[in-house]
Amino acid sequence: MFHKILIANRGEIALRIIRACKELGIKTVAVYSTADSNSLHVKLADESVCIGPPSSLQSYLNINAIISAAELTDAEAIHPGYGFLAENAAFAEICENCGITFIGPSSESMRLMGDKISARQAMIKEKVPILPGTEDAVQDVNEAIKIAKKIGFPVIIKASAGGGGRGMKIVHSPAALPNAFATARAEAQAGFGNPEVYIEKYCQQPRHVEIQILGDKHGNVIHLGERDCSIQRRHQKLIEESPCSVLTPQLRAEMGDAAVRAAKSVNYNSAGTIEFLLDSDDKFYFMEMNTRIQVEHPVTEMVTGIDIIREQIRSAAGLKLRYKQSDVKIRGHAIECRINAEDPFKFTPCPGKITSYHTPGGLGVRVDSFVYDQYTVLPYYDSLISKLIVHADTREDAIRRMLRALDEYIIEGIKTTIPFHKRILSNKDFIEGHLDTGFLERMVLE
Ligand code: MV4
Repeated sequence: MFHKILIANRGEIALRIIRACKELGIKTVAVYSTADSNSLHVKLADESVCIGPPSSLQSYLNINAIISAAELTDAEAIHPGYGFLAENAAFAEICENCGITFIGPSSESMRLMGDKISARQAMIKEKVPILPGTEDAVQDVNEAIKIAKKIGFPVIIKASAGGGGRGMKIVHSPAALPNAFATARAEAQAGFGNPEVYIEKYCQQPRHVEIQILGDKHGNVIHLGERDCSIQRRHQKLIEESPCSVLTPQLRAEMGDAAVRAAKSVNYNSAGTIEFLLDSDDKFYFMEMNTRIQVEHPVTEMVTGIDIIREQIRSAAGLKLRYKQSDVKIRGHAIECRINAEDPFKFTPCPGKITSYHTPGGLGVRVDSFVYDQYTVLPYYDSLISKLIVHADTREDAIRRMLRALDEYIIEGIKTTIPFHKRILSNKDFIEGHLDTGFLERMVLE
């Protein structure tokens, strides 16, 4: 096992990783920007190294500074958390070449899944269901029109180097295709430095259901069930839950099996997530793989009792998974609300000083956060300040528990999304489990 790990991140996920390290008896090194010198991740780590000015580009994305900090402190491994360098295959490769263990998949697995066309090809080979569409990059408009007519409108054009909803164009008619195709390619080139796009049948108002995967360096891969992440706004998830209320044990086993095959196809050996779309006929389709730990991993931890970060660190150290698929049992229901420092109905960032702070508690309530009374939320970084997670026996009980916990949560001095969450959790369709990715847009219209 590692003796010392450097955490190349900040905020709640840096704390989450430090906590897992402490329980494993591993020393921790925090890195921080000058703006973060008062941050809890700096206080809770055993050592800390300043890596640059406030701007992320010059600090948390500064590969040279981070590698130097690891060498200076003799850290054997780097945990990237999520965001920043977590899905940067070049960074993973630099770590590999410097003899530092990157706590995540190999740079090769990351590259294969990071390129959405090669990921789709891997799924075709493994017979993981995908939506009808192209096998290779679409080179010109005529080819695009031919394919779209064959699969039928609406279609969606996606950037091969995109992901997470970036670089997509929905097209409803042949007339709209030439323009959409040219724009998609130009935007892909400008945004990702790669103009390649592919085309899929567009699935209307699906659920976003993702499967948590755990792999090790001995070829073992298991899944930890699913999360329903359909409550999103502009590809930012706001509420996640596990289990998904419409999955039968059989469908869960089928999706889990497909996800394990997907991960095995790229020799995946860490924690990761396979994203699927689930349509109204309960058909599921592979979308993409996230090759990192995700913000919403706690809901899976609550229903399985498995510490995903601990398992991810153990796998990176070369240890075998401690769980077989048959050891994984889903118990009860968990929900996570992302609390952002934002105007709750306009979603504009709202940094500033927290003048009063009180966290909820009690049975089945978990708060993963890094803020405290009198803390100043900084304008330079993500607006996520806290994740409120509840666990209860049933979905209905979990909703009631979340509403109770949201009522207890006091954050003064800045605006947060707490009032927004109270409204969703009181919404009839949400309570009845009628969720899909169009939920929020419809709710605003009401
Ligand atoms: C789709 C889709 C429907 N059909 N692909 C968005 C994020 C990325 N992981 C894949 N995404 C989607 N891909 C096909 N063929 C729907 C989504 C999607 C979505 C689209 C528009 C608005 C909100 C959305 C939320 C989740 C997924």
